[in-house]
Amino acid sequence: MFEKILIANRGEIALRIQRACREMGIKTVAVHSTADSTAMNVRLADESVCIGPPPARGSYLNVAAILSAATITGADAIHPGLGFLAENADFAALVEEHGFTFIGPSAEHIRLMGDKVRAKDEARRLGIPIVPGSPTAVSDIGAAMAAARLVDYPVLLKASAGGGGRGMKLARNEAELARMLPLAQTEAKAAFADDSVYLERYLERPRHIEVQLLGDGDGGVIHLGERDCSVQRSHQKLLEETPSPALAPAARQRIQTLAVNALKKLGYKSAGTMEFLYQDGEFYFIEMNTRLQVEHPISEMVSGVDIVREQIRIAAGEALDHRQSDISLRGHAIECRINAESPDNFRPSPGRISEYHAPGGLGIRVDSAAYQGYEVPPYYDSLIAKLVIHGANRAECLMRLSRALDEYVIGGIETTLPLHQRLVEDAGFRRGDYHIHWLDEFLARSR
Ligand code: MV4
Repeated sequence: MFEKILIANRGEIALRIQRACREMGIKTVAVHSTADSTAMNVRLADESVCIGPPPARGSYLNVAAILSAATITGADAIHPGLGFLAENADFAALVEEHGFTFIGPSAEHIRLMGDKVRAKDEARRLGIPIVPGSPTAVSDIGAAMAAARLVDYPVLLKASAGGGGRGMKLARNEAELARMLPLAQTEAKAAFADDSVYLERYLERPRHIEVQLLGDGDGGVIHLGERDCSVQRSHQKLLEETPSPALAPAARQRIQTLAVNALKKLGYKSAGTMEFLYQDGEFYFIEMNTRLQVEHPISEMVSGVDIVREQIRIAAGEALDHRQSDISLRGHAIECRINAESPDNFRPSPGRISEYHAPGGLGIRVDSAAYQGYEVPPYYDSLIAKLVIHGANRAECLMRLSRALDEYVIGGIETTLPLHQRLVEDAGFRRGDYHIHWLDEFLARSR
């Protein structure tokens, strides 16, 4: 097992990883920007290294500084966390070339899944249902129109190097497609330095359902159930839950088996997530994330499996600590993302947290690096806490969630706590009756 792990991240996720290391008796190195020197993950780490100024380019994306920090502190392995360098195949390869272990999948698997056209092709080969679309990138309007005719309108143009929704363009007919193709290509070029785009049949009101997976690289693969991440706006998730209120047992079983078998054939090593759109009883693969995800705690709450510990064990060459038959998915879990932003217009609200009191009690977990007196810096993602609730069933989970939201005090800055309170009271949400555009409609209604 590793003796010392460098955590190349910040905030709540850096602290989450550090907690797993502590429990495993592994020493930790925190790296931080000059804006994060008073952060809780830095204070609690065994060692810390300042790696540069606040803009991520200078610090959390500064590969040379991170590798130097690993060298001078004598770390054995680097955990990238999520965001920043977590899905950068070149970084994963460089970490290994410098003699450290990258805690994550192989650089080849990261690269494969980072190319959305190749990822879809691989999924199809592995027997996973995909959204009907162009089998390759469409470089000119002739190719785009031919592909669109085959799958039928409306169609969605997506960047091959994209993901997360950036640069997508909807076209409801040929005239719109002709107008949108150059726009999509220009945006893809600007955002990802690659102008290739592909096209898919547009699904109007799907849910976003993803399967949490763990592979040991040696054919051992387990799933920890699915997560329903449909409650989102502008591709930012607000709340996730497991199990999905939309799935009947047979559909759930079907997607779990498909995902596990595919990952076995892939020889995938580490934690990963397969993302699907789900509409009218059908699943459509869209992307695979080759990293730990923000919403991983809800899967931990229902499965009892520590996903970060498993990532570390697998990276150290140990076998999975769990067999599928040993895992029972118990009860229901919901995560609310608490952001330092206005609950009305979602504008960031950095500043000093003057009062802080986190909720507690049975079935309540708070993943946060915030504390009273902490200054939320303006440079980063505004996520400051994840409130994670477990209950024997969805009704108990909602009951606890309401109570925990009431109990949570974060003063001095604006947070999304009041929005979550309104959400959990909504009749549609309580019925579990929502899709990926549901939150936009909810927000429009409540204006
Ligand atoms: C789609 C879609 C509808 N039809 N693909 C957005 C993020 C990226 N990962 C895939 N996305 C979508 N792909 C087809 N063929 C709708 C979305 C989408 C979405 C997906 C998941 C969660 C939130 C979303 C919000 C808007 C659009």
